[in-house]
Amino acid sequence: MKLLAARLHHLELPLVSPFTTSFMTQTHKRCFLVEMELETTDGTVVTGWGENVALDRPFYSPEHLDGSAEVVARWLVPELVAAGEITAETVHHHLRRVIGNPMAKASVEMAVLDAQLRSEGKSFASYLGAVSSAVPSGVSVGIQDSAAQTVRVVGGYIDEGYARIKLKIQPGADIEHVAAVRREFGDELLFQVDANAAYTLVDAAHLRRLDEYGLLLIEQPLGEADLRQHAELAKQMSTPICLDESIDSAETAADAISLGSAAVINIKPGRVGGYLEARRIHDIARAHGIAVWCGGMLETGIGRAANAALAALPGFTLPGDISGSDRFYALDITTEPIRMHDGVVDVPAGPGFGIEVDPDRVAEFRTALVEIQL
Ligand code: SMG
Ligand code: MG
Repeated sequence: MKLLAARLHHLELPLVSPFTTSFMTQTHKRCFLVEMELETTDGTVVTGWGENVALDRPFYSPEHLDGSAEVVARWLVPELVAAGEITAETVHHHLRRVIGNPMAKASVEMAVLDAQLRSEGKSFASYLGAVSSAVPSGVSVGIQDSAAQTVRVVGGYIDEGYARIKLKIQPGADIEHVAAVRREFGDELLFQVDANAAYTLVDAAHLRRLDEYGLLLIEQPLGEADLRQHAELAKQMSTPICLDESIDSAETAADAISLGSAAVINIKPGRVGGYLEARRIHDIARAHGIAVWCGGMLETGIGRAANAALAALPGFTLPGDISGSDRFYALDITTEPIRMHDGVVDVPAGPGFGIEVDPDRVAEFRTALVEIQL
């Protein structure tokens, strides 16, 4: 395929309620969509959509939204134009001169992938080799002001039917909140926590107190670069350690596994540079007997649809952060919202990512439209 046009749709969507993690509170989601027109070898013009998941502040990873948009427009798209003939499978290679910026790269690869699969009439799920038609749907619950409020919010999601609860924690909002949830909802609840790097190895004795609550895992307790220290922590507590922020490529996944830093890996396609790298991490983890699950970045229906297909690979043995659109948004930008029903989200079966972008909704939430000059 050959790239004919590329544009960025900058969006701002209000969240249904504020979302607090150990590093910030969000009331709105800012992101941009990458729309690409490509010409296939038989002369057909096809459109594909990607979604960029960088946060507006560089508080989760070094990337941030405005920088990521500049990298796409100024450095990545020109590399694809210079490459001439491209396929989804060669995008990663053509972008290799640009260091880092995985979320920018992932959004570009997504648009090419969606276009390519649409031109072939093939679903992303069948392209990947998905083995299920629905995936268990977990929900990520932000840090609340009190343990009582945490119990109320968690109870609401349990009533809706979510298959698993993930609770954000930080020093001062951890043991007591976890204990309250266990007390209220019992030992059967699939329950895990995410610290977003809020602790240090000095906190090991404190974190060990989580062991008595039968958590599925603790996600990213320590710093992004602390592979060795996560391995040390793993020796000091029985709750399985899952890495999120630390894993930015198949290579770091391999290192984390061999160092004993991660018993579980959260795979986020944006964080690792795209869905094809995400699949490589799945393959490596599976070969080592390491469980994986699909993380979330409050994606719109585009990213959530693609995530559902990824999570249908056989190594995704734990429920992912693949909640329905209504978890964060009153209105999504796809013609059909992503729906959680009976604790699952259906894997889209249509061509490409299997959703249709709603142009009116995109226009409604759009703050800027940038046509990239090729
Ligand atoms: O997309 O459902 C979702 C949110 C999942 O908690 C979630 N993501 O560290 O795993 C994580 C966070 C990163 C984004 S927080 C603003
Ligand atoms: Mg996380």
